[in-house]
Amino acid sequence: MTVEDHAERLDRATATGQAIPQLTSTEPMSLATAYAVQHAGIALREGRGETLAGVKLGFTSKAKAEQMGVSDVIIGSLTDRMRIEDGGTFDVGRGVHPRVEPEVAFRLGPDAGIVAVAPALEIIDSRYRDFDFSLADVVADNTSASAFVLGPWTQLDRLDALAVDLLFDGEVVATGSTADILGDPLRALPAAQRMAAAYGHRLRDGSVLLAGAATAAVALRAGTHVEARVAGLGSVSVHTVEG
Ligand code: 0L1
Ligand code: MG
Repeated sequence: MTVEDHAERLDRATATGQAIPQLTSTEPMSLATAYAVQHAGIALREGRGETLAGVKLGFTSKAKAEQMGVSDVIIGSLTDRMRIEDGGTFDVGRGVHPRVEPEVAFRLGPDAGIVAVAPALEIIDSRYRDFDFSLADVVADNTSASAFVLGPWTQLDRLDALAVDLLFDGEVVATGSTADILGDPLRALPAAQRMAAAYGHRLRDGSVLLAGAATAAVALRAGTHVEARVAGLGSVSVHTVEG
């Protein structure tokens, strides 16, 4: 199968919400090829009029990296159509098995430095059966990126140990700290710059950088008010619907 064949299979799984077997179940795949598949998938989206909105990092928590047996972060692309307005809705029926994680987001300036920070929600949704994948599979699948929500932009110099809560209908379902994001979310910028240079992603003026999750991801069901609260940064929310 070619890089484009793999990208089309993942693109179809995203569009139909039908999970597929891991790409590596039939043939091995290098990390370089996996990123080529990811870029080919984004090219398909751009061909349908989507525009790049930024990048995201995955495997930024030590626990998750250890669970996957990896020692480095992974990078994926965000597009404008993945963005949901704060307080907006997400249709769980359009996903395979979506999960949500509370994050911190950065807005980058003209020199790709950080100009603002916001609380964020990332909705991840592996296109593979049972949310089960190898490193190459998840990279090819654009690091499970599905949608993201940004709270109010603000300025804050210290982000290293802010309490983070994820709430469903006002009840806390997960708690963590921004320290779970690479020890300090500010480390996401050099990590993203390094990964972008290595794998061909672009960090531009106005780009969003999703720094990583502060808790484990939690499965989404319809009819839920989902909120992330980050101490000192405020909150961000989305309502889940079906159909
Ligand atoms: O954004 C993330 O941390 C997810 C990275 C990919 C791994 C997963 O889907 O759990
Ligand atoms: Mg994430």
